[in-house]
Amino acid sequence: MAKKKRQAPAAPDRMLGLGTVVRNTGSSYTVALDDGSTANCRIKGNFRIRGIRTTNPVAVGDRVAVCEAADDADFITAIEPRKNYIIRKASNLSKESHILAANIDQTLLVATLREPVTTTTFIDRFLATAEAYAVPAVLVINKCDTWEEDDRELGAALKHLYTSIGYNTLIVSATTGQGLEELRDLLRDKTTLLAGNSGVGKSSLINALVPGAGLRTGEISDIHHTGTHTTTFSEMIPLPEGGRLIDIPGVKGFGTIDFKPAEVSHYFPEIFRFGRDCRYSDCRHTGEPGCAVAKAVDDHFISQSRYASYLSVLEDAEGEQGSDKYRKPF
Ligand SMILES: Nc1nc2c(ncn2[C@@H]2O[C@H](COP(=O)(O)OP(=O)(O)OP(=O)(O)O)[C@@H](O)[C@H]2O)c(=O)[nH]1
Ligand SMILES: [Mg+2]
Ligand SMILES: [Zn+2]
Repeated sequence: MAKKKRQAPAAPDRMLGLGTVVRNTGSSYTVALDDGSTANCRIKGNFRIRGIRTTNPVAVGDRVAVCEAADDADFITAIEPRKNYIIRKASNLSKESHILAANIDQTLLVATLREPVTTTTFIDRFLATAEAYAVPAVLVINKCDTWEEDDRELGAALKHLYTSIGYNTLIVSATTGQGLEELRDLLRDKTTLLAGNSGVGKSSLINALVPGAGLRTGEISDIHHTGTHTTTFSEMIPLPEGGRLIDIPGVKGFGTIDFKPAEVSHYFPEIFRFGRDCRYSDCRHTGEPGCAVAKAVDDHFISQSRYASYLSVLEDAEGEQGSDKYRKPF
């Protein structure tokens, strides 16, 4: 009988250290290790948070442990608990969710009035998600260099609306540099995510703020008047004056995740404030008698667009897809 050949024990993985994920291409991750070196990693093991199914178990901004396996490949073997993160569902019907970034100090929502049009529904869904995950959000309306008189009025109205709710709102141009000094002041020493539809100028803004960043920027489609999904991976870029920016691919829709219907109003600050005066403490603000929110909408203290966004998020939370049963005729 042939003697069984004894296998050499696998060499143990060698711990390279802890670091921050600075680039996520979907299949591989670049980790800036705390000792100043960089590792190109794949994932080992199975990372899951609170049972949420995510397309990316590790996101830019995550703090991770990196090991070198016997074959010299680097692996992420563990992830530290996240301080926070921003997550979205690709669409209402999608079960998969995607973590945009983790461990951030704040997020900018970059929006444009035209080419592409950022809808108020998109803005409000994003802001509600930022509220839900306790990430401070700033609204940045870009491309003001292209504005004509009507656009200037609309831009001013949006700035007034969102400022009155409590969101810092900046009107900027990545092309001319207008408003960028004020923006720069907000970014110093912070880790900031730039989110928004494709084509609003996230990468262009980073290029304007970080000399030599050299991020690829793309054309706006002549046919659809939308961006062309130029950025295809997430990346963290250091700011020369301190702080870090995270560029991510543009997102189309913004499906909210895990909202309980009773919580939705908590993520719309002005609706929450007025809602405390409703007759019923469990008022859903969908036509109940004595609803202080409905009155505030009628009296123009709450904007109709914000109320419509609240109803759409509530509808999702209640799983009433496709139903317009809660839509109030204005
Ligand atoms: N006129 C004008 N054009 C701008 C401005 N900012 C960006 N653009 C243009 O808008 C187009 C899209 O810009 P990007 O920076 O690629 O947009 P993005 O948000 O990174 O898009 P994705 O990577 O696809 O998500 C490019 O042609 C930019 O030159 C601006 O302030 N003014
Ligand atoms: Mg981009
Ligand atoms: Zn109410």
